[in-house]
Amino acid sequence: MGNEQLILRGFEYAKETYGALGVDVQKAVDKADAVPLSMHCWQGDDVTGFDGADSLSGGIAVTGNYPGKARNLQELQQDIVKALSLIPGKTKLNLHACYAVKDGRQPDRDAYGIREFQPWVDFARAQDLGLDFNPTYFSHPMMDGNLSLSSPDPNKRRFWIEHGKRCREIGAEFARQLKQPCVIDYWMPDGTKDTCVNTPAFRERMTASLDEIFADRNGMDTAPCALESKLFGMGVESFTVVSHEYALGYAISRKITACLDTGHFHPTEAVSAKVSAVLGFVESMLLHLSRPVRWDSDHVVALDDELQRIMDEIVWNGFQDRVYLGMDFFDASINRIACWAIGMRNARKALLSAFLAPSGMLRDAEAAGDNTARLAKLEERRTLPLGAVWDHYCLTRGIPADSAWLPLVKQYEKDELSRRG
Ligand code: RNT
Ligand code: ZN
Repeated sequence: MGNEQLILRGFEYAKETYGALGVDVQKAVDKADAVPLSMHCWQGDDVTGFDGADSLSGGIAVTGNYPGKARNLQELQQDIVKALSLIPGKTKLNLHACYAVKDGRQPDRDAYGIREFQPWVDFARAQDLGLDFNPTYFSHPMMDGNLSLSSPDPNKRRFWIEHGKRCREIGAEFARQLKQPCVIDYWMPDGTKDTCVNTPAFRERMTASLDEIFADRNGMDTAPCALESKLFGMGVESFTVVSHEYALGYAISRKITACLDTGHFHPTEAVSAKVSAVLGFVESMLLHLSRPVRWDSDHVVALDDELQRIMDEIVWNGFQDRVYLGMDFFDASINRIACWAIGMRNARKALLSAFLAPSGMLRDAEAAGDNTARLAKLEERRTLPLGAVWDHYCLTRGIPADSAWLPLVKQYEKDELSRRG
């Protein structure tokens, strides 16, 4: 049987499965397809851009030297077209100001206009893409170290304020020409490596600069502006002017868009990362599986990324015999039998998923140095039909499949638990 026939059969199965849950698969697909996803142009050339920078600054860094980086507009656009041929759905392209196309002219960032970006607009139109935009507050001689809009130097501040205004004009023109909104995201690396004493002074200068950039509300409807927060950057470890609290407060008070970058909320420590480290030094270990929410709150174990990572680490590395797995959650706010069922089934499901995953293929790719294939396979694994196998597994074990167990708990609650007073 051909691959397509297999997929068609699989889809029939999925359609019926979702249909039984009251889900119209086709409608869901159409809706998911229509949500715009903005693809950042800077993946293609390691955030280098075309406006003269030879190195990346601002506390961000690109590591690795995989061959094939785009070196000019033509290569970058070609690479984007290739990527788009692999990506379904409504897509936008997110540009940075440093991708200005100067064509021999010499305007600096405080003087960019639509002229520097018209080639991108034409490209976007040809590819049926919307455009989003970002001013570039890094990799430039007018940066004051890692300071831009909060620099104590009024000349530098002036330059960057003008850059911010130019970017609003350019974004508004993107929106006008392409007849769809353009989101303009402001991220500034501003901060200090070591302890800053007069922190309000930096924030007051930042606020005054941003206020000047956003003073004109014209165009905010088609080209909304966002402020992006950050916890810290490399070399900006001790003080960040646009912290999360600052950014949210600013966005709320000025009625602009709040940008939360999922990479900017760092204080996370994952147990999955400790398994092979610990097992390097002890014979065995015990895991109490729980789920912290803000604190050691002992929520019921969910089938989340961390649980899966833990099981993957164990199973893929053959540690099953050295790791004891126990539950340790206690939720008194919902049916306790259901708590056990949910937590235990989830842990078992994660194990099943770990065993079902093509771990041999993943290991081979890694050993061959093909990290591209490793990531691709890891990501595709997330959507393999685990549920179909799980339900069959339950069936063969005489255990209710998903959705069949809860009515039994409800019945038990009625017959037994509710009588306990
Ligand atoms: C940096 C911010 C910012 C940049 C891009 C290139 O921490 O996330 O969004 O990554 O502007
Ligand atoms: Zn970001």
